[in-house]
Amino acid sequence: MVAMVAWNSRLHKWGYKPNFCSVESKYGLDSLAFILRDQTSVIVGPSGVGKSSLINALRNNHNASDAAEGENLFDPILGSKWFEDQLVGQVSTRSGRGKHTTRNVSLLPLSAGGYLADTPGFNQPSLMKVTKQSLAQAFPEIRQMLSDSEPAKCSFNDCLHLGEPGCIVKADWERYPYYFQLLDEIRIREEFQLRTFGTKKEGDVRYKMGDKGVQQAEPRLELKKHRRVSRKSMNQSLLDELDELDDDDNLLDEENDPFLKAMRDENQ
Ligand SMILES: Nc1nc2c(ncn2[C@@H]2O[C@H](COP(=O)(O)OP(=O)(O)OP(=O)(O)O)[C@@H](O)[C@H]2O)c(=O)[nH]1
Ligand SMILES: [Mg+2]
Ligand SMILES: [Zn+2]
Repeated sequence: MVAMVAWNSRLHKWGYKPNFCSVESKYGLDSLAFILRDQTSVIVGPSGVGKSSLINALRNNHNASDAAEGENLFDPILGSKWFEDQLVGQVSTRSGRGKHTTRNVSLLPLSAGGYLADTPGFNQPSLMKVTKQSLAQAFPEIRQMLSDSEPAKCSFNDCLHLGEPGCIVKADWERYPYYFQLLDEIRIREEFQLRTFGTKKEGDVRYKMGDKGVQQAEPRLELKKHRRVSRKSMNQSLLDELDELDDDDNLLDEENDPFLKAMRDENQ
């Protein structure tokens, strides 16, 4: 209980509104069910934290909506395969991690409206689509500091909030070291990308429409003919992350990701 209070205030400082719950004691399930009603929600998190268990518990937790509307929020639709219980896995005693039990995204319709999606767990969040510039937006506490000081802005448009002159974001926030570390990982990856794909002949790149209609360059090249990059400059943590996944556990589409493939090839 003491720990929960401490976590509550800590997470609030990070800009989140936590909802504590336990599948075992059913604590917090009713309020969670209430939050989920009438909207589409995705449950994400590392493998083995209990995402599928939580969904099963929500569906079997009849008290909440029975009391409220005389109708169960997760009432089974007969014959719908989505209403089988989600498969729940064991946590590896050796690594303390889950075993990637859920392998597909399942979208579960809620009888009160909306949907709930179960997803396969991951080991570490992927930074592949995050840029140095967009990382700050992923931290609610940075967004908060920026909006608090409006209309004042950081002096530089492309400020990375690392103590640049005229920066509005101060360094005395708890997750600053974490932000700094992620930024560094992105920097290493972006430099690698530039070295490997950025300086090459025309025709080696084709353009495709990426997220939000932004044009993205995609390499179309034999990677071997490009100059080798020193092992030291590899983003080892990304490669470690890939190695951690067993072959049949590999949920990343590595073969189709030219960048991941390049890092692999270069590091062999
Ligand atoms: N003590 C306790 N154990 C839980 C709780 N929730 C889940 N577990 C256990 O944690 C293990 C993993 O649960 P899952 O629901 O399969 O985890 P997951 O997040 O869906 O894992 P992936 O599908 O691999 O991403 C199971 O052995 C559950 O019984 C909880 O609230 N308390
Ligand atoms: Mg699961
Ligand atoms: Zn700044």
